[in-house]
Amino acid sequence: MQVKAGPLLSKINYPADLKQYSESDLEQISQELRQYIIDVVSVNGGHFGASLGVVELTVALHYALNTPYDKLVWDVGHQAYGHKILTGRRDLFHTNRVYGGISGFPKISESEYDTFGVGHSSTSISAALGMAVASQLKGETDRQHVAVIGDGAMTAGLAFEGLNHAGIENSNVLVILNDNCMSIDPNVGALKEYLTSITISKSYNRFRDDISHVLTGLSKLGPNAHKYVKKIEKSIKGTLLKQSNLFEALNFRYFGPVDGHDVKRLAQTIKDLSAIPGPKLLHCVTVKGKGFALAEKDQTKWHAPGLFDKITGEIKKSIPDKPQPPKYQDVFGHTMVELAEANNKIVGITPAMPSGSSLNIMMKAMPKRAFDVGIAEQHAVTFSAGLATQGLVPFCNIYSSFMQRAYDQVIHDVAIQKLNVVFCLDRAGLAGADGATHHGAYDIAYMRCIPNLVISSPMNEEELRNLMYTAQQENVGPFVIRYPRGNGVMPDWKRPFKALEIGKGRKICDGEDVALLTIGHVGNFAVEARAELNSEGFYPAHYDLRFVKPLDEQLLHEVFAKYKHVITVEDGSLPGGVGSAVLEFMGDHGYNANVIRLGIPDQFIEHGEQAELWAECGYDKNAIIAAVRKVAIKRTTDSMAG
Ligand SMILES: Cc1ncc(C[n+]2csc(CCOP(=O)(O)OP(=O)(O)O)c2C)c(N)n1
Repeated sequence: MQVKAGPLLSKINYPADLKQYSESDLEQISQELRQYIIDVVSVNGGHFGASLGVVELTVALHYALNTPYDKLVWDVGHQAYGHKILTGRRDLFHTNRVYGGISGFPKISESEYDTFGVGHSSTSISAALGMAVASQLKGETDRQHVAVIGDGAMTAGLAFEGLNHAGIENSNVLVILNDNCMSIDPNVGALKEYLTSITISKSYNRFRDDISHVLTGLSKLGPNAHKYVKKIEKSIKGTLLKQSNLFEALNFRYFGPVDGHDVKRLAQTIKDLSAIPGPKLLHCVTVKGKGFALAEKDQTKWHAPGLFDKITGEIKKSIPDKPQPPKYQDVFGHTMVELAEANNKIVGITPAMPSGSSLNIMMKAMPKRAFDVGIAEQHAVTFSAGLATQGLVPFCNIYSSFMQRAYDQVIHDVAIQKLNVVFCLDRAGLAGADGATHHGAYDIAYMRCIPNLVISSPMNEEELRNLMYTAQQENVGPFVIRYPRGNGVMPDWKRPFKALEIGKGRKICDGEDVALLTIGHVGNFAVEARAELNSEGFYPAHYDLRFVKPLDEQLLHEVFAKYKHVITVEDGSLPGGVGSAVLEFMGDHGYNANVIRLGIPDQFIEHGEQAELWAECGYDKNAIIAAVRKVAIKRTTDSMAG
């Protein structure tokens, strides 16, 4: 649905159009931009609060900088809707995150204004620094390089690695710290407390303002005075601010805190800062969800609320007429509490995803035994390893694609030492509208080659519970459980726990000609496909592997001895995936069957509804039906009986 933009915004196609307006128009433009985001996101979905919070900053940046010559890098990119609208994509914005439409994150291939592809957090400082050093080497010393990073994203080690390096490169980097005290959930950690303390510290701010006033006054006295001013500033800040300001201590010139909703002042400040060479940090205080009262009030809920009524604020939820299966993440959350009540060694860990993983259920029930460690996947894994050395059983829940960050920690800190850490990989498989950066496509491939790991995937809610139950038993060693985004298949899911035999799959049904080997939730696609195929006279067998590692070799011997055609189905990358493991088994044991592998092909899959993407990749119900039809013999009921 096309939404009409306000009178000023509708004339802005690119930043050059924005620059035609006078400073006094910037407030109205910000208002119109905010309204446009509300209008479109309410009917289209997507991230919400973060973009509303940076409306003024976005307008000010494109007004003050010379983009795309100047490089503007958004961290995570979920807050860049305003940027997209001001940089040529206003009329496409209604296709945001839709299959075939524009991406919900900045993307180099989409626009020259998107300087760096994002989705995962905390990359902006390193990327902007790389651009700045490149400009320096090319002699383009007038170019500005700006990283906009949230206080949540600033909690990651990668952000500090970038700051640490930028502090010694004398290149033109401006880090804008968008401090709204929120990650998706309230931000956590000592850094957050530090930022709050410098924001509210009256004496620090008075002292800083006094220095700025004196210096600005002096610098008006001419070029020589300017030199002096720089000297004085350096020495005052060097001696006093350095002691009290973390960023100054890292050789950044710290400015702020400033009101991130005062668009005129922001534009002026950004222009002024462009004249100062070297690494600088502007601490900008904003309100997540600014301008939409409910989003300001419940910032976690409005991070990505789904569709809503923009007048009443009512979030639209379809009301089903019969009980629905739960989300896998909620089964994880509730099961954690049940297991932890019975086993006091269990603790829960999430890197900044309490709501997204549903670990918040345990955090509420047992606050001392569940930890949000900030956007810090590497730390989450090694912290879990440390806990495990002391006999605890950490359940470390990380989205599959974010786990890519912590690969060495999984190998070096957990697997080599055979520590009892349970990794619950949520959003495994195609994740949907967040697109290529967020699909959990690679975990099977990148985990399967690591010795000592058990890797499993539940086909339904009951299996997830049983795998979690199995994983927390004594001395099981490192244990991975991967499950997808979205709902399972069992409305009545709370069944008693049963320990599963590690490395054992299960036969779901016998058949003729062809065997379907599935792993995880996609097994349900095979169940549906089989029902339809049976009515057409095709009778594939179906096995649920349950474990990627160790593979159930007994089951595979049975399959290869009995069936000429084997179809593997997985919600993961074909290169290195379960199908590959089955091929390896076949080669190692001298079998010779026709193996067809269905899964994610060797390319990055864009955004869309999960069902659209499963179909695109060719492993949904219809694709399984088509694959079976190609190789199986059509039988009548009589020939089956014979
Ligand atoms: C590596 C990684 N881990 C987790 C996430 C999930 N995530 C997306 S936005 C976000 C919060 C970011 O907070 P902040 O940087 O303060 O931005 P805000 O939403 O407050 O504007 C998180 C945890 C991610 N995108 N990347």
